[in-house]
Amino acid sequence: MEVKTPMMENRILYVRLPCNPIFPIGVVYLSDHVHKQFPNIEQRILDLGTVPPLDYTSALDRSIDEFKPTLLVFSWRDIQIYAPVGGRGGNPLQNAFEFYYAKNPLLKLRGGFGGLRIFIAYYVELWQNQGLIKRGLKRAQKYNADARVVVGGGAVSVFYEQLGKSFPQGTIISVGEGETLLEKLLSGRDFRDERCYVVGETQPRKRLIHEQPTPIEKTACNYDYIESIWPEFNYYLQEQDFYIGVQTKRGCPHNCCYCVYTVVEGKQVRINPADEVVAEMRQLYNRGIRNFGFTDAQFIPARKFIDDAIELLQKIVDSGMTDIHWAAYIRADNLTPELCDLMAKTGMNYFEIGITSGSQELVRKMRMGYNLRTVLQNCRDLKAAGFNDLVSVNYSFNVIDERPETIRQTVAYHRELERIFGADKVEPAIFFIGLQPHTHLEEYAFKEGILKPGYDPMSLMPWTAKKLLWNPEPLGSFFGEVCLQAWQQNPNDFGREVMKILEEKLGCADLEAALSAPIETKEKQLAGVS
Ligand code: B12
Ligand code: SF4
Repeated sequence: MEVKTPMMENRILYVRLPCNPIFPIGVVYLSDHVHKQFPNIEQRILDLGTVPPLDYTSALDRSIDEFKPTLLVFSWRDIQIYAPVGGRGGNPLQNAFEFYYAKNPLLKLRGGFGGLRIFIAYYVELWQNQGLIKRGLKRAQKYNADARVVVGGGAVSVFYEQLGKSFPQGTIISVGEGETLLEKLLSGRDFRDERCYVVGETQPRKRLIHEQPTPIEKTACNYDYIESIWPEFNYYLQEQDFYIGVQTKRGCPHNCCYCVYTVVEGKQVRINPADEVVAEMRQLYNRGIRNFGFTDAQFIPARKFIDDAIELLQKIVDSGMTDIHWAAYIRADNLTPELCDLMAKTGMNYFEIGITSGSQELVRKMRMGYNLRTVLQNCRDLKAAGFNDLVSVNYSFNVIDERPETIRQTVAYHRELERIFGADKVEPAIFFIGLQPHTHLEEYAFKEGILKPGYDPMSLMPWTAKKLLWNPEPLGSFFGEVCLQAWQQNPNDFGREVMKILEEKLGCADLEAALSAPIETKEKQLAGVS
Protein backbone atom coordinates (compact mmCIF):
# COMPACT_ATOMS: atom_id res chain seq x y z
CA MET A 1 0.00 0.00 0.00
CA GLU A 2 1.27 3.47 -0.89
CA VAL A 3 2.45 5.46 2.10
CA LYS A 4 1.40 9.11 2.01
CA THR A 5 3.01 12.14 3.58
CA PRO A 6 0.70 14.26 5.68
CA MET A 7 0.61 18.04 5.34
CA MET A 8 1.87 18.80 8.82
CA GLU A 9 2.56 17.12 12.08
CA ASN A 10 -0.88 15.70 12.78
CA ARG A 11 -2.03 14.08 15.97
CA ILE A 12 -5.50 12.61 15.82
CA LEU A 13 -7.71 11.95 18.81
CA TYR A 14 -10.81 9.87 18.02
CA VAL A 15 -13.58 10.41 20.53
CA ARG A 16 -16.52 8.04 20.36
CA LEU A 17 -19.28 10.03 22.02
CA PRO A 18 -21.27 8.43 24.85
CA CYS A 19 -23.58 5.59 23.91
CA ASN A 20 -24.42 2.12 25.23
CA PRO A 21 -21.24 0.11 25.18
CA ILE A 22 -21.21 -1.33 21.71
CA PHE A 23 -17.87 -1.95 20.04
CA PRO A 24 -16.79 1.31 18.35
CA ILE A 25 -16.01 -0.30 15.03
CA GLY A 26 -16.37 3.02 13.15
CA VAL A 27 -13.41 4.75 14.85
CA VAL A 28 -11.42 1.52 14.86
CA TYR A 29 -11.72 1.26 11.06
CA LEU A 30 -11.02 4.96 10.54
CA SER A 31 -7.85 4.91 12.62
CA ASP A 32 -6.72 1.68 10.99
CA HIS A 33 -7.20 3.21 7.55
CA VAL A 34 -5.38 6.40 8.47
CA HIS A 35 -2.50 4.40 9.93
CA LYS A 36 -2.17 2.37 6.72
CA GLN A 37 -2.08 5.55 4.66
CA PHE A 38 0.03 7.68 7.02
CA PRO A 39 2.02 5.38 9.32
CA ASN A 40 3.78 8.32 10.94
CA ILE A 41 0.69 10.07 12.22
CA GLU A 42 0.14 9.65 15.96
CA GLN A 43 -3.37 8.55 16.92
CA ARG A 44 -5.32 7.82 20.08
CA ILE A 45 -8.83 6.47 20.71
CA LEU A 46 -11.07 7.56 23.58
CA ASP A 47 -14.33 5.62 23.84
CA LEU A 48 -16.77 7.48 26.07
CA GLY A 49 -19.13 4.50 25.72
CA THR A 50 -17.05 2.81 28.41
CA VAL A 51 -16.80 5.82 30.73
CA PRO A 52 -19.35 6.55 33.52
CA PRO A 53 -21.42 9.68 32.72
CA LEU A 54 -19.97 11.77 35.56
CA ASP A 55 -16.48 11.29 34.12
CA TYR A 56 -17.12 12.26 30.48
CA THR A 57 -15.62 15.72 30.70
CA SER A 58 -12.68 14.75 32.90
CA ALA A 59 -11.85 11.80 30.62
CA LEU A 60 -11.99 14.07 27.57
CA ASP A 61 -9.90 16.79 29.24
CA ARG A 62 -7.33 14.27 30.38
CA SER A 63 -6.96 12.73 26.92
CA ILE A 64 -6.54 16.14 25.32
CA ASP A 65 -4.06 17.35 27.92
CA GLU A 66 -1.98 14.21 27.56
CA PHE A 67 -2.20 13.78 23.80
CA LYS A 68 -2.48 17.40 22.56
CA PRO A 69 -4.31 16.54 19.36
CA THR A 70 -4.30 18.70 16.22
CA LEU A 71 -7.40 16.96 14.89
CA LEU A 72 -10.40 15.82 16.91
CA VAL A 73 -12.49 13.14 15.24
CA PHE A 74 -15.81 12.86 17.05
CA SER A 75 -17.93 9.83 16.26
CA TRP A 76 -21.60 10.01 17.19
CA ARG A 77 -23.32 6.67 16.80
CA ASP A 78 -26.95 7.01 17.73
CA ILE A 79 -29.52 9.58 18.68
CA GLN A 80 -32.88 8.09 17.99
CA ILE A 81 -34.47 6.05 20.70
CA TYR A 82 -37.83 4.96 19.30
CA ALA A 83 -36.90 1.46 20.35
CA PRO A 84 -39.52 -1.24 20.91
CA VAL A 85 -37.77 -2.28 24.09
CA GLY A 86 -35.88 -0.58 26.89
CA GLY A 87 -33.89 2.28 25.46
CA ARG A 88 -31.52 4.43 27.46
CA GLY A 89 -34.39 6.22 29.19
CA GLY A 90 -36.81 3.32 29.79
CA ASN A 91 -39.28 1.96 27.27
CA PRO A 92 -40.02 4.91 25.00
CA LEU A 93 -42.65 3.09 22.98
CA GLN A 94 -44.66 2.09 26.04
CA ASN A 95 -44.48 5.59 27.50
CA ALA A 96 -45.50 7.18 24.25
CA PHE A 97 -48.40 4.77 23.75
CA GLU A 98 -49.65 5.26 27.31
CA PHE A 99 -49.55 9.00 26.81
CA TYR A 100 -51.19 9.02 23.37
CA TYR A 101 -53.71 6.17 23.61
CA ALA A 102 -54.53 5.25 27.24
CA LYS A 103 -58.17 5.84 28.22
CA ASN A 104 -57.37 5.45 31.90
CA PRO A 105 -56.22 8.92 33.09
CA LEU A 106 -53.74 7.44 35.57
CA LEU A 107 -52.06 5.42 32.85
CA LYS A 108 -52.04 8.46 30.63
CA LEU A 109 -50.39 10.43 33.38
CA ARG A 110 -47.81 7.69 33.93
CA GLY A 111 -47.09 7.75 30.19
CA GLY A 112 -46.79 11.52 30.36
CA PHE A 113 -44.26 11.35 33.21
CA GLY A 114 -42.31 8.55 31.55
CA GLY A 115 -42.35 10.49 28.30
CA LEU A 116 -41.13 13.60 30.08
CA ARG A 117 -38.24 11.63 31.55
CA ILE A 118 -37.26 10.38 28.11
CA PHE A 119 -37.75 13.83 26.62
CA ILE A 120 -35.38 15.33 29.20
CA ALA A 121 -32.83 12.52 28.86
CA TYR A 122 -32.91 12.95 25.07
CA TYR A 123 -32.28 16.70 25.08
CA VAL A 124 -29.71 16.42 27.87
CA GLU A 125 -27.83 13.89 25.76
CA LEU A 126 -27.94 16.16 22.70
CA TRP A 127 -26.67 19.15 24.67
CA GLN A 128 -24.10 17.06 26.44
CA ASN A 129 -22.60 15.72 23.19
CA GLN A 130 -22.60 19.15 21.58
CA GLY A 131 -20.96 20.48 24.75
CA LEU A 132 -18.27 17.80 24.64
CA ILE A 133 -17.43 18.72 21.05
CA LYS A 134 -17.16 22.44 21.86
CA ARG A 135 -15.19 21.80 25.01
CA GLY A 136 -12.83 19.41 23.23
CA LEU A 137 -12.08 21.91 20.48
CA LYS A 138 -11.44 24.75 22.89
CA ARG A 139 -9.11 22.66 25.00
CA ALA A 140 -7.23 21.28 22.00
CA GLN A 141 -6.79 24.84 20.70
CA LYS A 142 -4.96 25.72 23.91
CA TYR A 143 -2.16 23.44 22.72
CA ASN A 144 -2.53 23.90 18.94
CA ALA A 145 -4.25 27.05 17.80
CA ASP A 146 -5.12 25.41 14.44
CA ALA A 147 -6.75 22.34 15.97
CA ARG A 148 -9.87 21.26 14.03
CA VAL A 149 -12.93 19.16 14.58
CA VAL A 150 -14.49 16.59 12.25
CA VAL A 151 -17.78 15.01 13.26
CA GLY A 152 -19.32 11.87 11.76
CA GLY A 153 -20.91 8.51 12.55
CA GLY A 154 -24.38 6.97 12.22
CA ALA A 155 -26.28 9.72 14.03
CA VAL A 156 -24.55 12.50 12.12
CA SER A 157 -25.15 10.70 8.83
CA VAL A 158 -28.90 10.66 9.45
CA PHE A 159 -29.26 14.15 10.98
CA TYR A 160 -26.40 16.03 9.29
CA GLU A 161 -28.68 18.87 8.16
CA GLN A 162 -30.11 19.54 11.62
CA LEU A 163 -26.87 19.09 13.58
CA GLY A 164 -24.93 21.76 11.67
CA LYS A 165 -26.31 24.60 13.76
CA SER A 166 -25.11 23.04 17.01
CA PHE A 167 -21.41 22.66 16.18
CA PRO A 168 -18.62 25.25 16.35
CA GLN A 169 -17.73 27.25 13.23
CA GLY A 170 -15.31 25.37 11.01
CA THR A 171 -16.50 21.91 12.13
CA ILE A 172 -16.44 19.46 9.23
CA ILE A 173 -19.63 17.43 9.22
CA SER A 174 -19.31 14.08 7.49
CA VAL A 175 -22.00 11.80 6.09
CA GLY A 176 -21.44 8.04 5.79
CA GLU A 177 -18.04 6.45 5.69
CA GLY A 178 -15.19 8.79 6.57
CA GLU A 179 -12.03 7.11 5.29
CA THR A 180 -11.47 9.14 2.12
CA LEU A 181 -12.52 12.38 3.74
CA LEU A 182 -9.86 11.96 6.44
CA GLU A 183 -7.32 10.88 3.84
CA LYS A 184 -7.89 14.01 1.78
CA LEU A 185 -7.97 16.26 4.83
CA LEU A 186 -4.70 14.87 6.15
CA SER A 187 -2.89 15.19 2.85
CA GLY A 188 -4.08 18.76 2.45
CA ARG A 189 -6.21 18.01 -0.61
CA ASP A 190 -9.58 19.57 -1.19
CA PHE A 191 -12.05 17.36 0.64
CA ARG A 192 -15.22 19.24 -0.14
CA ASP A 193 -16.23 16.84 -2.91
CA GLU A 194 -16.61 14.14 -0.24
CA ARG A 195 -19.98 13.80 1.47
CA CYS A 196 -19.41 16.61 3.94
CA TYR A 197 -19.78 20.33 4.61
CA VAL A 198 -18.07 22.89 6.83
CA VAL A 199 -20.11 24.76 9.45
CA GLY A 200 -20.12 28.47 8.77
CA GLU A 201 -18.54 28.10 5.32
CA THR A 202 -20.96 26.04 3.26
CA GLN A 203 -24.49 24.72 3.42
CA PRO A 204 -24.99 21.00 2.88
CA ARG A 205 -25.50 20.35 -0.85
CA LYS A 206 -29.01 19.36 -1.79
CA ARG A 207 -29.32 15.57 -1.68
CA LEU A 208 -25.79 15.31 -0.26
CA ILE A 209 -26.63 12.04 1.44
CA HIS A 210 -27.70 10.52 -1.89
CA GLU A 211 -24.24 11.03 -3.41
CA GLN A 212 -22.31 7.78 -3.81
CA PRO A 213 -19.48 7.20 -1.35
CA THR A 214 -15.92 6.92 -2.68
CA PRO A 215 -15.06 3.21 -2.61
CA ILE A 216 -12.02 2.09 -0.63
CA GLU A 217 -10.23 -1.21 -0.65
CA LYS A 218 -10.69 -2.76 2.77
CA THR A 219 -7.98 -4.88 4.31
CA ALA A 220 -8.00 -6.69 7.65
CA CYS A 221 -7.93 -4.24 10.52
CA ASN A 222 -4.59 -4.35 12.31
CA TYR A 223 -5.58 -4.98 15.91
CA ASP A 224 -1.99 -4.95 17.19
CA TYR A 225 -1.92 -1.33 16.12
CA ILE A 226 -5.42 -0.58 17.47
CA GLU A 227 -4.44 -2.02 20.83
CA SER A 228 -1.44 0.33 20.92
CA ILE A 229 -3.53 3.50 20.45
CA TRP A 230 -6.55 2.53 22.55
CA PRO A 231 -5.74 2.07 26.23
CA GLU A 232 -9.23 0.74 27.07
CA PHE A 233 -9.46 -1.80 24.25
CA ASN A 234 -9.54 -4.62 26.80
CA TYR A 235 -12.95 -3.48 28.06
CA TYR A 236 -14.63 -5.28 25.16
CA LEU A 237 -12.49 -8.40 25.53
CA GLN A 238 -13.33 -9.06 29.15
CA GLU A 239 -17.08 -9.54 28.90
CA GLN A 240 -18.11 -12.53 26.83
CA ASP A 241 -21.50 -11.10 25.87
CA PHE A 242 -20.23 -8.43 23.45
CA TYR A 243 -20.70 -9.09 19.78
CA ILE A 244 -17.58 -7.50 18.31
CA GLY A 245 -18.29 -5.74 15.03
CA VAL A 246 -16.76 -6.93 11.77
CA GLN A 247 -17.85 -5.45 8.47
CA THR A 248 -17.92 -7.77 5.46
CA LYS A 249 -19.37 -5.37 2.92
CA ARG A 250 -20.91 -1.93 2.47
CA GLY A 251 -24.04 -0.86 0.67
CA CYS A 252 -27.54 -2.16 0.02
CA PRO A 253 -29.23 -2.08 -3.39
CA HIS A 254 -32.81 -2.13 -2.06
CA ASN A 255 -35.36 0.60 -1.63
CA CYS A 256 -37.38 -0.36 1.45
CA CYS A 257 -39.56 2.64 2.03
CA TYR A 258 -38.56 3.41 5.62
CA CYS A 259 -34.88 2.63 5.43
CA VAL A 260 -32.01 5.09 5.34
CA TYR A 261 -29.18 2.49 5.40
CA THR A 262 -29.34 2.15 1.66
CA VAL A 263 -28.79 5.92 1.42
CA VAL A 264 -26.12 6.23 4.12
CA GLU A 265 -24.05 3.36 2.72
CA GLY A 266 -25.09 3.80 -0.89
CA LYS A 267 -26.76 1.36 -3.27
CA GLN A 268 -23.51 0.00 -4.63
CA VAL A 269 -22.52 -3.14 -2.73
CA ARG A 270 -18.78 -3.32 -2.07
CA ILE A 271 -17.55 -6.65 -0.76
CA ASN A 272 -14.53 -6.82 1.53
CA PRO A 273 -12.24 -9.69 0.43
CA ALA A 274 -13.17 -12.84 2.40
CA ASP A 275 -9.54 -13.57 3.28
CA GLU A 276 -9.22 -10.11 4.83
CA VAL A 277 -12.42 -10.52 6.83
CA VAL A 278 -11.26 -13.89 8.15
CA ALA A 279 -7.81 -12.49 8.94
CA GLU A 280 -9.48 -9.72 10.94
CA MET A 281 -11.70 -12.20 12.81
CA ARG A 282 -8.68 -14.37 13.50
CA GLN A 283 -6.92 -11.52 15.30
CA LEU A 284 -9.96 -11.01 17.51
CA TYR A 285 -10.36 -14.77 17.98
CA ASN A 286 -6.78 -15.00 19.17
CA ARG A 287 -7.64 -12.37 21.77
CA GLY A 288 -10.47 -14.55 23.08
CA ILE A 289 -13.41 -13.15 21.12
CA ARG A 290 -16.04 -15.74 20.18
CA ASN A 291 -19.05 -13.54 19.38
CA PHE A 292 -19.01 -11.54 16.16
CA GLY A 293 -21.59 -9.07 14.86
CA PHE A 294 -21.41 -8.58 11.12
CA THR A 295 -22.29 -4.92 10.93
CA ASP A 296 -23.33 -4.91 7.26
CA ALA A 297 -26.54 -3.11 6.39
CA GLN A 298 -27.40 -6.51 4.91
CA PHE A 299 -25.24 -9.61 5.15
CA ILE A 300 -26.71 -11.02 1.91
CA PRO A 301 -28.06 -7.96 0.10
CA ALA A 302 -29.26 -9.80 -3.02
CA ARG A 303 -29.12 -13.22 -4.67
CA LYS A 304 -26.05 -12.27 -6.65
CA PHE A 305 -24.12 -11.92 -3.39
CA ILE A 306 -24.95 -15.42 -2.17
CA ASP A 307 -21.67 -16.75 -3.55
CA ASP A 308 -19.72 -14.10 -1.62
CA ALA A 309 -21.48 -15.09 1.60
CA ILE A 310 -20.77 -18.77 0.89
CA GLU A 311 -17.10 -18.00 0.21
CA LEU A 312 -16.77 -16.09 3.47
CA LEU A 313 -18.52 -18.69 5.62
CA GLN A 314 -16.59 -21.53 3.99
CA LYS A 315 -13.35 -19.70 4.75
CA ILE A 316 -14.43 -19.30 8.35
CA VAL A 317 -14.99 -23.07 8.51
CA ASP A 318 -11.59 -23.70 6.88
CA SER A 319 -9.91 -21.35 9.35
CA GLY A 320 -10.81 -23.70 12.19
CA MET A 321 -12.71 -21.05 14.21
CA THR A 322 -15.40 -23.59 14.99
CA ASP A 323 -16.55 -22.35 18.39
CA ILE A 324 -17.74 -18.90 17.38
CA HIS A 325 -21.19 -17.32 17.20
CA TRP A 326 -22.33 -14.55 14.94
CA ALA A 327 -25.30 -12.34 14.25
CA ALA A 328 -26.23 -10.12 11.32
CA TYR A 329 -29.09 -8.47 9.48
CA ILE A 330 -30.17 -11.05 6.93
CA ARG A 331 -32.68 -10.89 4.12
CA ALA A 332 -34.11 -14.36 4.41
CA ASP A 333 -35.15 -14.37 0.77
CA ASN A 334 -31.52 -14.70 -0.35
CA LEU A 335 -30.70 -18.12 1.07
CA THR A 336 -29.90 -21.45 -0.52
CA PRO A 337 -29.71 -24.83 1.23
CA GLU A 338 -25.89 -24.68 0.94
CA LEU A 339 -25.79 -21.25 2.55
CA CYS A 340 -28.21 -22.36 5.29
CA ASP A 341 -25.91 -25.27 6.05
CA LEU A 342 -22.92 -22.96 6.36
CA MET A 343 -24.83 -20.46 8.50
CA ALA A 344 -25.74 -23.16 11.00
CA LYS A 345 -22.25 -24.67 10.85
CA THR A 346 -20.42 -21.39 11.47
CA GLY A 347 -22.49 -20.60 14.53
CA MET A 348 -25.09 -18.06 13.49
CA ASN A 349 -27.03 -17.98 16.74
CA TYR A 350 -29.24 -14.99 16.35
CA PHE A 351 -31.34 -14.38 13.34
CA GLU A 352 -33.58 -11.45 12.57
CA ILE A 353 -36.13 -11.77 9.82
CA GLY A 354 -36.96 -8.19 9.03
CA ILE A 355 -40.08 -8.92 7.00
CA THR A 356 -42.05 -6.00 8.53
CA SER A 357 -45.36 -7.55 7.51
CA GLY A 358 -46.68 -11.04 6.81
CA SER A 359 -48.81 -9.73 3.99
CA GLN A 360 -47.20 -9.97 0.56
CA GLU A 361 -49.38 -7.11 -0.59
CA LEU A 362 -47.94 -4.76 2.03
CA VAL A 363 -44.40 -6.04 1.58
CA ARG A 364 -44.72 -4.98 -2.04
CA LYS A 365 -46.24 -1.63 -1.19
CA MET A 366 -43.37 -0.90 1.17
CA ARG A 367 -41.01 -1.55 -1.78
CA MET A 368 -39.23 -4.26 0.12
CA GLY A 369 -38.76 -6.33 -2.99
CA TYR A 370 -39.05 -9.84 -1.66
CA ASN A 371 -41.25 -12.82 -1.77
CA LEU A 372 -42.72 -14.11 1.47
CA ARG A 373 -43.18 -17.60 0.03
CA THR A 374 -39.43 -17.79 -0.65
CA VAL A 375 -38.72 -16.61 2.89
CA LEU A 376 -40.81 -19.49 4.29
CA GLN A 377 -39.06 -22.03 2.11
CA ASN A 378 -35.66 -20.71 3.16
CA CYS A 379 -36.66 -20.86 6.81
CA ARG A 380 -37.55 -24.54 6.31
CA ASP A 381 -34.09 -25.07 4.77
CA LEU A 382 -32.47 -23.31 7.69
CA LYS A 383 -34.31 -25.47 10.19
CA ALA A 384 -33.39 -28.59 8.18
CA ALA A 385 -29.75 -27.44 8.27
CA GLY A 386 -29.86 -27.70 12.06
CA PHE A 387 -30.53 -24.08 13.04
CA ASN A 388 -32.18 -24.37 16.41
CA ASP A 389 -31.65 -21.00 18.05
CA LEU A 390 -33.88 -17.99 18.55
CA VAL A 391 -35.41 -16.26 15.56
CA SER A 392 -36.57 -12.71 15.97
CA VAL A 393 -39.18 -11.65 13.44
CA ASN A 394 -39.57 -7.91 13.05
CA TYR A 395 -43.06 -6.65 12.40
CA SER A 396 -43.91 -3.01 11.95
CA PHE A 397 -47.63 -2.65 11.80
CA ASN A 398 -49.47 0.17 10.17
CA VAL A 399 -46.74 1.42 7.84
CA ILE A 400 -48.95 1.79 4.81
CA ASP A 401 -52.41 0.57 3.84
CA GLU A 402 -52.71 -1.75 6.82
CA ARG A 403 -56.23 -3.19 7.17
CA PRO A 404 -57.86 -5.88 9.34
CA GLU A 405 -57.41 -8.24 6.40
CA THR A 406 -53.64 -7.64 6.19
CA ILE A 407 -53.28 -7.98 9.97
CA ARG A 408 -54.98 -11.39 9.72
CA GLN A 409 -52.47 -12.29 7.02
CA THR A 410 -49.55 -11.31 9.25
CA VAL A 411 -50.97 -13.49 12.03
CA ALA A 412 -51.24 -16.41 9.58
CA TYR A 413 -47.68 -15.88 8.40
CA HIS A 414 -46.37 -15.74 11.94
CA ARG A 415 -48.15 -18.94 12.88
CA GLU A 416 -46.50 -20.67 9.91
CA LEU A 417 -43.06 -19.50 11.11
CA GLU A 418 -43.92 -20.95 14.51
CA ARG A 419 -44.78 -24.27 12.85
CA ILE A 420 -41.35 -24.24 11.18
CA PHE A 421 -39.09 -23.22 14.06
CA GLY A 422 -41.26 -24.02 17.12
CA ALA A 423 -43.42 -21.41 18.86
CA ASP A 424 -40.90 -20.92 21.67
CA LYS A 425 -38.12 -20.22 19.17
CA VAL A 426 -39.87 -17.51 17.15
CA GLU A 427 -40.11 -14.18 18.85
CA PRO A 428 -42.22 -11.49 17.22
CA ALA A 429 -40.45 -8.14 17.73
CA ILE A 430 -43.07 -5.44 17.37
CA PHE A 431 -41.59 -2.20 16.08
CA PHE A 432 -43.23 0.96 15.06
CA ILE A 433 -41.29 2.61 12.30
CA GLY A 434 -39.49 5.72 13.49
CA LEU A 435 -39.78 7.89 10.43
CA GLN A 436 -36.35 8.95 9.20
CA PRO A 437 -35.30 11.74 6.89
CA HIS A 438 -34.24 10.96 3.30
CA THR A 439 -36.52 7.91 3.05
CA HIS A 440 -39.42 7.18 0.68
CA LEU A 441 -41.70 7.12 3.70
CA GLU A 442 -40.77 10.71 4.43
CA GLU A 443 -41.68 11.66 0.85
CA TYR A 444 -44.94 9.78 1.27
CA ALA A 445 -45.65 11.68 4.51
CA PHE A 446 -45.13 14.97 2.63
CA LYS A 447 -47.36 13.84 -0.20
CA GLU A 448 -50.12 12.78 2.18
CA GLY A 449 -49.83 16.02 4.17
CA ILE A 450 -48.82 14.14 7.34
CA LEU A 451 -45.59 16.15 7.60
CA LYS A 452 -44.58 19.46 6.09
CA PRO A 453 -41.17 20.00 4.48
CA GLY A 454 -38.98 21.81 6.98
CA TYR A 455 -40.21 19.76 9.97
CA ASP A 456 -37.54 18.86 12.49
CA PRO A 457 -36.87 15.09 12.41
CA MET A 458 -34.94 15.37 15.65
CA SER A 459 -37.78 16.96 17.55
CA LEU A 460 -39.23 14.99 20.44
CA MET A 461 -42.07 17.45 20.98
CA PRO A 462 -45.19 15.30 21.54
CA TRP A 463 -46.98 16.52 18.39
CA THR A 464 -43.98 15.80 16.14
CA ALA A 465 -42.92 12.63 17.93
CA LYS A 466 -46.42 11.21 17.41
CA LYS A 467 -46.05 11.58 13.66
CA LEU A 468 -42.48 10.30 13.57
CA LEU A 469 -43.51 7.28 15.58
CA TRP A 470 -45.58 6.41 12.53
CA ASN A 471 -48.81 4.87 13.71
CA PRO A 472 -51.33 6.84 11.67
CA GLU A 473 -55.09 6.72 12.01
CA PRO A 474 -57.53 5.14 11.28
CA LEU A 475 -55.74 2.13 12.77
CA GLY A 476 -53.40 4.08 15.09
CA SER A 477 -55.69 4.03 18.13
CA PHE A 478 -56.54 0.38 17.57
CA PHE A 479 -52.83 -0.60 17.65
CA GLY A 480 -52.31 1.73 20.58
CA GLU A 481 -54.96 -0.11 22.59
CA VAL A 482 -53.73 -3.55 21.57
CA CYS A 483 -50.19 -2.71 22.68
CA LEU A 484 -51.39 -1.26 25.98
CA GLN A 485 -53.43 -4.39 26.64
CA ALA A 486 -50.38 -6.56 25.83
CA TRP A 487 -48.11 -4.62 28.23
CA GLN A 488 -50.73 -4.97 30.91
CA GLN A 489 -51.40 -8.69 30.40
CA ASN A 490 -47.93 -9.98 29.68
CA PRO A 491 -45.20 -7.35 29.75
CA ASN A 492 -42.45 -9.97 29.62
CA ASP A 493 -43.68 -11.52 26.41
CA PHE A 494 -44.98 -8.42 24.69
CA GLY A 495 -44.62 -9.52 21.08
CA ARG A 496 -46.35 -12.88 21.47
CA GLU A 497 -49.11 -11.22 23.50
CA VAL A 498 -49.71 -8.66 20.74
CA MET A 499 -50.04 -11.47 18.20
CA LYS A 500 -52.44 -13.34 20.48
CA ILE A 501 -54.65 -10.30 21.01
CA LEU A 502 -54.68 -9.49 17.30
CA GLU A 503 -55.74 -13.04 16.53
CA GLU A 504 -58.48 -12.94 19.19
CA LYS A 505 -59.82 -9.66 17.88
CA LEU A 506 -59.47 -10.16 14.13
CA GLY A 507 -58.81 -13.82 13.46
CA CYS A 508 -56.27 -15.49 11.23
CA ALA A 509 -56.27 -15.53 7.41
CA ASP A 510 -55.47 -18.43 5.12
CA LEU A 511 -51.74 -18.63 4.63
CA GLU A 512 -52.32 -18.57 0.86
CA ALA A 513 -54.01 -15.16 1.15
CA ALA A 514 -50.95 -13.80 2.96
CA LEU A 515 -48.62 -15.11 0.28
CA SER A 516 -50.38 -13.78 -2.77
CA ALA A 517 -50.60 -10.08 -3.56
CA PRO A 518 -53.14 -8.92 -6.10
CA ILE A 519 -51.60 -6.62 -8.71
CA GLU A 520 -53.13 -3.25 -8.09
CA THR A 521 -52.77 0.36 -9.03
CA LYS A 522 -54.11 2.02 -5.91
CA GLU A 523 -53.05 5.58 -5.55
CA LYS A 524 -51.64 5.06 -2.12
CA GLN A 525 -49.06 2.57 -3.29
CA LEU A 526 -45.65 3.92 -2.40
CA ALA A 527 -44.37 3.07 -5.86
CA GLY A 528 -46.32 6.16 -6.86
CA VAL A 529 -44.01 8.35 -4.82
CA SER A 530 -41.19 9.51 -7.04
C1 B12 B 1 -25.09 -2.97 12.54
C2 B12 B 1 -25.94 -1.90 13.25
C3 B12 B 1 -26.43 -2.20 14.51
C4 B12 B 1 -26.10 -3.50 15.24
C5 B12 B 1 -24.68 -3.41 15.83
C6 B12 B 1 -23.97 -4.73 15.81
C7 B12 B 1 -22.59 -4.63 16.43
N1 B12 B 1 -22.26 -5.59 17.23
O1 B12 B 1 -21.83 -3.71 16.21
C8 B12 B 1 -27.22 -3.54 16.33
C9 B12 B 1 -28.38 -4.39 15.84
C10 B12 B 1 -26.78 -4.09 17.70
C11 B12 B 1 -27.64 -2.08 16.39
C12 B12 B 1 -28.34 -1.55 17.44
C13 B12 B 1 -28.76 -0.23 17.51
N2 B12 B 1 -28.70 0.69 16.54
CO1 B12 B 1 -27.77 0.39 14.87
N3 B12 B 1 -26.98 0.23 13.22
C14 B12 B 1 -26.24 -0.67 12.63
C15 B12 B 1 -25.84 -0.24 11.20
C16 B12 B 1 -26.60 -1.08 10.19
C17 B12 B 1 -24.33 -0.33 10.92
C18 B12 B 1 -23.45 0.32 11.96
C19 B12 B 1 -22.02 -0.14 11.78
O2 B12 B 1 -21.43 -0.68 12.70
N4 B12 B 1 -21.45 0.05 10.59
C20 B12 B 1 -20.08 -0.31 10.27
C21 B12 B 1 -19.08 0.73 10.81
C22 B12 B 1 -17.69 0.47 10.27
O3 B12 B 1 -19.54 1.98 10.37
P1 B12 B 1 -19.83 3.23 11.34
O4 B12 B 1 -19.72 2.88 12.74
O5 B12 B 1 -21.04 3.90 10.88
O6 B12 B 1 -18.55 4.15 11.01
C23 B12 B 1 -18.29 4.62 9.71
C24 B12 B 1 -18.99 5.92 9.36
O7 B12 B 1 -20.10 6.22 10.14
C25 B12 B 1 -17.91 6.95 9.50
N5 B12 B 1 -17.70 7.56 10.78
C26 B12 B 1 -17.95 7.15 12.03
N6 B12 B 1 -17.57 8.07 12.91
C27 B12 B 1 -17.00 9.08 12.24
C28 B12 B 1 -16.43 10.27 12.63
C29 B12 B 1 -15.93 11.13 11.66
C30 B12 B 1 -15.35 12.40 12.08
C31 B12 B 1 -15.98 10.80 10.30
C32 B12 B 1 -15.43 11.70 9.27
C33 B12 B 1 -16.59 9.62 9.89
C34 B12 B 1 -17.08 8.77 10.87
O8 B12 B 1 -16.74 6.24 9.13
C35 B12 B 1 -16.82 4.91 9.69
C36 B12 B 1 -16.02 3.95 8.86
O9 B12 B 1 -16.45 3.93 7.52
C37 B12 B 1 -26.27 1.28 11.20
C38 B12 B 1 -26.88 1.76 9.88
C39 B12 B 1 -25.82 1.93 8.84
N7 B12 B 1 -25.99 1.26 7.74
O10 B12 B 1 -24.86 2.66 9.03
C40 B12 B 1 -27.30 1.35 12.31
C41 B12 B 1 -27.38 2.62 13.17
C42 B12 B 1 -25.99 3.07 13.54
N8 B12 B 1 -28.08 2.16 14.37
C43 B12 B 1 -28.88 3.08 14.84
C44 B12 B 1 -29.64 2.92 16.04
C45 B12 B 1 -30.62 4.02 16.38
C46 B12 B 1 -29.48 1.80 16.84
C47 B12 B 1 -30.20 1.55 18.17
C48 B12 B 1 -30.16 2.71 19.14
C49 B12 B 1 -31.61 1.08 17.83
C50 B12 B 1 -32.55 1.08 18.97
N9 B12 B 1 -33.43 2.05 18.94
O11 B12 B 1 -32.45 0.24 19.81
C51 B12 B 1 -29.45 0.30 18.73
C52 B12 B 1 -28.52 0.71 19.85
C53 B12 B 1 -27.16 0.19 19.86
C54 B12 B 1 -26.47 0.57 21.15
N10 B12 B 1 -25.68 1.62 21.13
O12 B12 B 1 -26.72 -0.03 22.14
C55 B12 B 1 -28.91 4.31 13.97
C56 B12 B 1 -28.19 5.54 14.54
C57 B12 B 1 -28.75 6.86 14.04
C58 B12 B 1 -30.02 7.23 14.76
N11 B12 B 1 -31.15 7.05 14.11
O13 B12 B 1 -29.96 7.65 15.88
C59 B12 B 1 -28.31 3.80 12.63
C60 B12 B 1 -27.54 4.80 11.78
C61 B12 B 1 -29.51 3.22 11.84
C62 B12 B 1 -30.54 4.28 11.50
N12 B12 B 1 -30.58 4.71 10.29
O14 B12 B 1 -31.31 4.70 12.27
N13 B12 B 1 -27.25 -1.41 15.29
S1 SF4 C 1 -32.89 -4.53 2.60
FE1 SF4 C 1 -32.55 -3.77 4.70
S2 SF4 C 1 -30.82 -2.35 4.52
FE2 SF4 C 1 -31.58 -2.71 2.47
S3 SF4 C 1 -33.03 -1.03 2.05
FE3 SF4 C 1 -34.21 -2.76 2.85
S4 SF4 C 1 -34.34 -2.47 5.08
FE4 SF4 C 1 -32.67 -1.14 4.27
